[in-house]
Amino acid sequence: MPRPRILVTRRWPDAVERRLCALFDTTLNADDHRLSADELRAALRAHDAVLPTVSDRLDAGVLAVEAPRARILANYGVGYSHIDVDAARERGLVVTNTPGVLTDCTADLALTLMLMVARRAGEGERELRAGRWTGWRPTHLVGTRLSGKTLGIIGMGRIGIAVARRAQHGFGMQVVFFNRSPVAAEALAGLQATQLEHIEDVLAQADFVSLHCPGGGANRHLIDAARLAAMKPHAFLINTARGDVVDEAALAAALQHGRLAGAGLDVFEAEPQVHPGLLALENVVLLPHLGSATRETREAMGMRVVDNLVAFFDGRRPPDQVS
Ligand code: 8YV
Repeated sequence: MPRPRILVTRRWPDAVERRLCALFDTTLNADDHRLSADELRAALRAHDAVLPTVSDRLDAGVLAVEAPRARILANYGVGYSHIDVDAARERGLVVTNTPGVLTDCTADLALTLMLMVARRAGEGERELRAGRWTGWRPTHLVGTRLSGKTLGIIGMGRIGIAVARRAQHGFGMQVVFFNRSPVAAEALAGLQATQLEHIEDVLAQADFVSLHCPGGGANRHLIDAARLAAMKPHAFLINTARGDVVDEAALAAALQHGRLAGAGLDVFEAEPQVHPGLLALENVVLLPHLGSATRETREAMGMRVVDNLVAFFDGRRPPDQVS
């Protein structure tokens, strides 16, 4: 039997690419360019599986391709709002993701952003590297401490819970959260975290708000101008989820007018573009979507995709099938 033909849309860690090549008839993206819509359509026509990432927009227009050969989109990443899952289902395409393996690294990055923005680390580094540091003084770059503050989490799934544990056990923070459905007590074992009924309740109480819900759909601009106005003026907004969860223009305006103390962002509405209003502000930490970017996690994500593909082509349900 011929081996399944698969296409990997970006460069993946070497060990994963080697395993894919050993198991499947694999097409790699040697120069790691971002595939155009036409290249994605061609991939869907010529391969049994396409392995996309967040940089591939698999919308209804692309998925409407004539006579697709592909039967599975094995996504590299836990978030999959770049894939129109309804359109994929209509075309008979299974969609899988890679949950669990990036929880710790993404939670670490949320804490990195909290610390960087509260302790003005980005500002300090820019000042020092520009040769503008004149030496120690008691009033220099004074920030805010995390200890004793309230962290508000929007979206208390695996990553939200991992952030809460770090914040509470590592930094002595109180935790309140919003989640669409009740969160089971076992998932919160060892944590003192209070589920509140409305997002606004969390925004009103939190000194730091960290977003951990999926992007797309009803979550687009979940944090809009009105919700930004509902935050405390001394509060910080952290986003390691998806850029479109926040109305970036409204965030830039709120920060420019001093209605918020700062923001730490790893994700953006139109990556790799960043709203110019945010780029101009000192009290914003901006990272280029690094949440899962550790050697260990990027490899584990790839191996998880391999496991999904092996199950699918063996005729079993992939362990991480989402649609
Ligand atoms: C991934 C992410 O690197 O997994 C996710 O949801 O945001 C990132 O950590 C990216 O999605 C790869 O597709």
